[in-house]
Amino acid sequence: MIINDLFALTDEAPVALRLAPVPAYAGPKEGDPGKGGGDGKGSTETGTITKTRPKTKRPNLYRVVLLNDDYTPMEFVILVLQDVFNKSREDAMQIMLHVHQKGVGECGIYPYEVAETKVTRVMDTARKNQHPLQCVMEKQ
Ligand code: TYC
Repeated sequence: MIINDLFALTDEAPVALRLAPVPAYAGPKEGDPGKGGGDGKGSTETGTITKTRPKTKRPNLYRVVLLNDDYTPMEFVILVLQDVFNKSREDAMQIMLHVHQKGVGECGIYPYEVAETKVTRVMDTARKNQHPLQCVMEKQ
């Protein structure tokens, strides 16, 4: 149905809206078209129309964190933070030092799929370079 396809495309919720009351149907009048007909003029059909209302869903957010270890070089962690999390060199250094000193530190907060992609990129690049760096995501 066209209207439902429209909702699918726009991701908006249908809201039923009653039409204004229509006078009771008093049966066919002289000059009316025959049974099953209707020429679209002066129709007394009742029904509902639908109206759209923007549906704003907040995405579930996930915090991506790095974990400290004794072996991953500091420079490698800084480069990962710059490359994967788009941090400046200065911010990357601060985050790396925070993780180094406290054991864990936040790299950013993202919707599920973005967070998952970043975790995967960190873990893949750490594995390829044979570093034990760990990166995890946690629901906010
Ligand atoms: N602790 C590491 C070292 O002394 C550096 C490091 C920092 C490792 C942050 C992992 O997430 C990390 N070389």
